[in-house]
Amino acid sequence: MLTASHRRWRTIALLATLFTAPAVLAHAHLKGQYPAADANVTASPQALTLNFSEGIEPQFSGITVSNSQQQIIKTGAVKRNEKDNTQMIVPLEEPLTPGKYTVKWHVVSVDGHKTQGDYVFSVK
Ligand SMILES: [Cu+2]
Repeated sequence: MLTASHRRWRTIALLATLFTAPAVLAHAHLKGQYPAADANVTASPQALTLNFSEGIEPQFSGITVSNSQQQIIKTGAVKRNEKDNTQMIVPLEEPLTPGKYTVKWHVVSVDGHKTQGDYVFSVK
């Protein structure tokens, strides 16, 4: 379902892509994540996982998760999948209550370049 806010979000995302694309083409792009962008999951995940197009440096990478009241959700230390250096894993310290969450991410890829972005998902 394409709600108005959803559509507005896509427009913002598209504009952000247009403005930042030349600088980030060779760097770590977010390829996928769990929970997925715009997903509405039935239960709180224990961790968020983000998959990038390049290996990332976990000590210089992170996310901020906030709820619809702009309150920051506590997250644990950023980990990198031991078998896949393109996957970032961020544990949640407490279960997420139903609502909409914004994830702002920033990474430094193994080539030393910085990228950032954001997406939203909901918990039923
Ligand atoms: Cu790069």
